[in-house]
Amino acid sequence: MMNNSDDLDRLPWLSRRGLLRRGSMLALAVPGLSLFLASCDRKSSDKSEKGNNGSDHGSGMSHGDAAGAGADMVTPQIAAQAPSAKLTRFDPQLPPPPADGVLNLNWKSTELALRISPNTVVPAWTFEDNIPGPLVHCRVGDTVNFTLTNTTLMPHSMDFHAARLDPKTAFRSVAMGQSHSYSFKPGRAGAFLYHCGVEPMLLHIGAGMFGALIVSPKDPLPPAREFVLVQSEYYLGAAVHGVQPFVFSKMLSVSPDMVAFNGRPDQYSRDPIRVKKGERVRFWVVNAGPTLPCSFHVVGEQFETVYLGEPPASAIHGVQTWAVPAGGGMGFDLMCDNAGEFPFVNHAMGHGQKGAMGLLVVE
Ligand SMILES: [Cu+2]
Repeated sequence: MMNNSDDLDRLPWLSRRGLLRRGSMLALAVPGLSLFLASCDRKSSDKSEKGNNGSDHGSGMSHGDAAGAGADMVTPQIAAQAPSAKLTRFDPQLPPPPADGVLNLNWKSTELALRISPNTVVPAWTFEDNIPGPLVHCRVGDTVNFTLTNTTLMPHSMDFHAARLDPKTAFRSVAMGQSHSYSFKPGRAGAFLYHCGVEPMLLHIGAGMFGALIVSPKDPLPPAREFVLVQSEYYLGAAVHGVQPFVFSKMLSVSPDMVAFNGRPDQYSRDPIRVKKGERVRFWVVNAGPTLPCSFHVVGEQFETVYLGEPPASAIHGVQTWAVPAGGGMGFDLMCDNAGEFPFVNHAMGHGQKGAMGLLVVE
């Protein structure tokens, strides 16, 4: 835990001078932010004195305060990173659960220039430098030990949908340079969203602060090639120094410029997901939103099973398309009996067309 300014000066990712410069610039650009930052600062010092049990999950900054967020997100640091930001493929494979039943997650919230398409760089707010944050996997009853260290000026927090905890305590916001830890044991299997819960959540999720925790049941499901697709929307403005800022007013009016699986529109159309004929494929589809549903469909295939709730309960069979709501997650099983190239899409085509599609190649 780093509470005083001397500690802050030693952090490699922050300098006090940089923070002050950044804070004044943001405060000028975002109406009400200076008050907000001042109140955060007050809250965080109050918390340090009282033992860190305060919370602003679900409260705090109003819509009006954040309405101006946008171009000011492109700081000189972000602009300087933009030219070297490389487009990478986000690996959709579900990682194995921990062998010892303990998932230790020690994560940082960060800001960086992230290339999400050949021609688009965004000033991402992230968990662990990527959109989405890390894909993580455990089993029912495992222990998840989580620590968030906030390396940014903005306060951030972590809300795991797989956890049943008092959000006021566990999901409280973490001020810059500080850390906050909590633990939980997922009691139900499923595909769970995690996200930053600092208000306005629309902006924090819209700027990239989300990911997926897959909780497998104690009794294993049928063996499958398992992939995770996290859908999200991008609401962007015109490029500033090569970076397209997030636009809060577009988030409010729900007119996305792009919709993506795993942060990069159309990435699996360029670089498909490949499986072998005869394999069972399980897509864990988690919808970060922040607002729109995902009508998941595989062209030329049908789902043998869709797990609406906790697998293996709530399974329905023989499904062509099923919608995952914003903030939800489901498992979709299909048997790849036929070789070929099968597009997986958000069949709400206005959103599929904006990037929420990819290719499953059965070889
Ligand atoms: Cu946040």
